[in-house]
Amino acid sequence: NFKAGPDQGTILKKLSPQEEKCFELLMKDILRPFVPEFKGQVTCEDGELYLQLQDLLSDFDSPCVMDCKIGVRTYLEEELAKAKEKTKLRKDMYEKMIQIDPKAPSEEEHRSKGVTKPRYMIWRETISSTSTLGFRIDGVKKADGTSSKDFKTTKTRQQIAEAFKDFTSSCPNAAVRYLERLRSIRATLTESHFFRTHELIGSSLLFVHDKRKASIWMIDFAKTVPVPENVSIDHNTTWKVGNHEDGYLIGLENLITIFESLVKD
Ligand code: 4IP
Ligand code: ADP
Ligand code: MN
Repeated sequence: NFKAGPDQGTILKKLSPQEEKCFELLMKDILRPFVPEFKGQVTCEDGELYLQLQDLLSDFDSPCVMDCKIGVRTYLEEELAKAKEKTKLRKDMYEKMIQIDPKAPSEEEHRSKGVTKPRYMIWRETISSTSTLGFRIDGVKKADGTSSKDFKTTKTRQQIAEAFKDFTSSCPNAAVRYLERLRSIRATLTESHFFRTHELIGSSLLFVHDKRKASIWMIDFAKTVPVPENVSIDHNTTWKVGNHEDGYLIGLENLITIFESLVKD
């Protein structure tokens, strides 16, 4: 999905037209300082189209990186509607499910060795902190280059706090800087036209630090879509089918209170 960019300090991400639209709008929004700079479309030798983005890691020395997926819901309402019409079964998702919990699938799902996508996504939300805290840790890369995606069942506030403590252990100031950055993201979101008019699904906050500095950016807008004309959302109330709420601010608020608790002790 990713490649090194043609210019120093850039990366290429496989084009999604929806994500490109978002980046175009974000470059004109007050959120611009909180997203990677978008430098346009490029076509590679392989003929594939890519988005050229600022490489957020390029100003860091052996960075530690954490991807937190924000929101109480990780699939589009449209995907839910589709699954109700044609119940396409996903064998790969069934396999991922039984690897974590062989007892999770129902008898029928065991018989067909498949689950629908929303079924899998909702299950993932409930075994992690997504459904309760409005975000989850998706992956962490340490300074030594080792990475872990082993957070699928990291669920409680305490478990998350432990993981954050471990992540920031190599840099004593990181937690304080992260907390400041989270607060300025929150303040900017409440004023942002883009945020008011879009549903952010499967989008992440990317935490990056090295020995000297720490920052956070909003990334991954492949499933960020405009809310329908007649609907308005506050990113803070419970999602019900049809209301388009994403719970983005629920997740952000919980991230802030968890970092506050780490900074205190
Ligand atoms: C993955 O599940 C992630 O949720 C992916 O989201 C999602 O892609 C995958 O759906 C799903 O299988 P695991 O994290 O449990 O492996 P992301 O790419 O944001 O990490 P989408 O396209 O829905 O975002 P499929 O349908 O791509 O397999
Ligand atoms: P996907 O749609 O495949 O989930 P993301 O946009 O979420 O793609 O990116 C996946 C990972 O790639 C992120 O967790 C992050 O580590 C890295 N990444 C994404 N965008 C950037 C960027 N602009 N600079 C540096 N790393 C990035
Ligand atoms: Mn992602």
